[in-house]
Amino acid sequence: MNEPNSNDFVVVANRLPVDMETPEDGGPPVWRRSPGGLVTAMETVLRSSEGAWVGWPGTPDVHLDPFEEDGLALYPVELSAREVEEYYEGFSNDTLWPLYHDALIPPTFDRRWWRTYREVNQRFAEAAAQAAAPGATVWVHDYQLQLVPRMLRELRPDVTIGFFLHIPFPPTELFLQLPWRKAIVDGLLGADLVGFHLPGGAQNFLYLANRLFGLPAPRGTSSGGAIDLGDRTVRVGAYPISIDSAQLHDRSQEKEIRERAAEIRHDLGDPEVMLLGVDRLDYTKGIDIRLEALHELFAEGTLDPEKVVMVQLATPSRERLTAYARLRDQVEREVGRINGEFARIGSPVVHYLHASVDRDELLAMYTGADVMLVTPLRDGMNLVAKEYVACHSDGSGALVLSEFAGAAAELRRAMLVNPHDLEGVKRAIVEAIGEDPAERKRRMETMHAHVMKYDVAHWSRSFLDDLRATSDAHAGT
Ligand code: GDG
Repeated sequence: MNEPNSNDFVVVANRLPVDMETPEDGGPPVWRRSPGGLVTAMETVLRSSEGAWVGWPGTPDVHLDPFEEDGLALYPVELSAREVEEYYEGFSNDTLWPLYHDALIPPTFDRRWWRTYREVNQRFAEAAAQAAAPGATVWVHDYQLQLVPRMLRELRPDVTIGFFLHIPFPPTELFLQLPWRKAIVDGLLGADLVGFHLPGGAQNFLYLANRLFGLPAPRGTSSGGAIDLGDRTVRVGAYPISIDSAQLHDRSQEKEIRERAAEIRHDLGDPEVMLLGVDRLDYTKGIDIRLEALHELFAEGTLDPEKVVMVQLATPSRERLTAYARLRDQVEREVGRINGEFARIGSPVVHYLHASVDRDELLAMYTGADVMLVTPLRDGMNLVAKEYVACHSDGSGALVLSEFAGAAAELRRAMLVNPHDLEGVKRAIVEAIGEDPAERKRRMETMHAHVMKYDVAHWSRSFLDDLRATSDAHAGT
């Protein structure tokens, strides 16, 4: 429903699940599904709970009234071009993103960006306050909106507020670099429940709340805890996100996808081994590392370019930021170098796609690939690893997975690698290719069973059950 204050469940995220695109011929705008892991996960949740979604429609300077699209009630938040630059590209993606990912590139601390971040967070809080019914549950998402819980509580003390961070929460020494560290922690403490992918993130947050605000030592266990603010309690916990495993699994079994997978392999020249990488083109994802490993393996003669082919799907991302443009150049140079040295006419060794493909095509790639390479230097979870596993119920396929992806905490039977250790990455690729088939099957079946059981519905249910328990506690029930 798009009436004000009419929704019992409201999701607040930087982006709406659809992006507005204006056709060049001046026709009416069309809506396309927006990219990324958060939308993939939350759309499933929202569809089954008939709530509303507050977010930015992906285009600056457009004013839109609340509307319904494909059965979802959407509340657009308007951002100016300057705000996109300072709140989104600046503070969110050039300050918080690198800082929270181990400062892989130096974060920029800019006071103007921070001011805009605050202003935009206030606007999101107001939009959420407008959408929420009395006593509603509001679930705020991710690093772009860390001030919203506090701001929303001030506007609407009657609602129950959950916050989930989709990226890693950094080690405390790194977080403390942030000039606005107290305001961020205070913003999050406006929530009734603050969730992270991993227990480590929850522990870091509990420690910081205690250190920055002199709050009593939190009550806690290894996977979370509670902070007593006097008049209320903030719960903190770990909730590893997942995927709609059954849907992916079922679709990957269909004839159409199987045939497309075989066709892709055929188009690649029917190699003995198909390696695959699927990532947003982001410097956290370690695309350059796996290419470097591959280059060395061909150069040393450990792998034969006549037999091994790699597909790297790199979805365009944040292209206006220098670090991303630089990474793209570096990756494309490395792809060119490998093909220049090892390809033959008509048969490249690395097939590089700087594009976004549709879901079925992606499933066909997952299904067809013998070895999936997931080598981030740091990643909150990494849904790609789980998606690959979901498509291999027959026990085929092998997963090379970075220890620094959240998914490594669950997918213990993957070939786990330290992406900083190039020799280790090379070894894992070779082992994954040559592994004894029975052992490979056992590993994949164990991981598949885990992903099927712990799916996105399990994730959202555990978060929302805990969130609702906090409001029952307030009400004294
Ligand atoms: C953030 C965190 C966390 C990719 N290319 C295409 C495509 N994708 C889909 C994948 C997957 C999603 O995008 C990417 O999710 P990831 O989890 O791998 O990575 P981020 O975008 O960085 O997500 C991450 C996540 O939030 C959720 O909390 O796991 O750690 O960084 O679903 O399938 N989908 C289609 N075409 C593509 O070309 N259709």
